[in-house]
Amino acid sequence: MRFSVSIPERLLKEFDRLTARLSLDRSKAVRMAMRNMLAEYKWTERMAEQVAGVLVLQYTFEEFRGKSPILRLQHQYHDIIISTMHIHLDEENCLEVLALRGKPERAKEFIEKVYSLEGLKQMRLTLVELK
Ligand code: NI
Repeated sequence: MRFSVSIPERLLKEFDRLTARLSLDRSKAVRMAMRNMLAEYKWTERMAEQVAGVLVLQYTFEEFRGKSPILRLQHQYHDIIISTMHIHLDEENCLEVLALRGKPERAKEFIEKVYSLEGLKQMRLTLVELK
């Protein structure tokens, strides 16, 4: 299938540089990125009693200023966020590492809300299942 997407020019250039270095054409690279994202999210379909792990976020401070939605979310989900580390990367970028532990449904709910935040640049999730 063919589809069109809008992305920032800088991101596309960087992506094209990487895919050229890896000798991948753009379509194949997008397929791989989509599969990686789907694989990363697979754990939500399994029924572990508890999960634990880390969520790493990179976001622009400017987008969040005044509203601080990430902070509000963290207060809403204080029951599963057991630790937080905030790093000011430079004048406009922040990196945040959240340690999570709790029911998978609750973690999924939180992560889906984080995904929808404006200003989110990157997100990495590593979770283990606890019996
Ligand atoms: Ni910061």
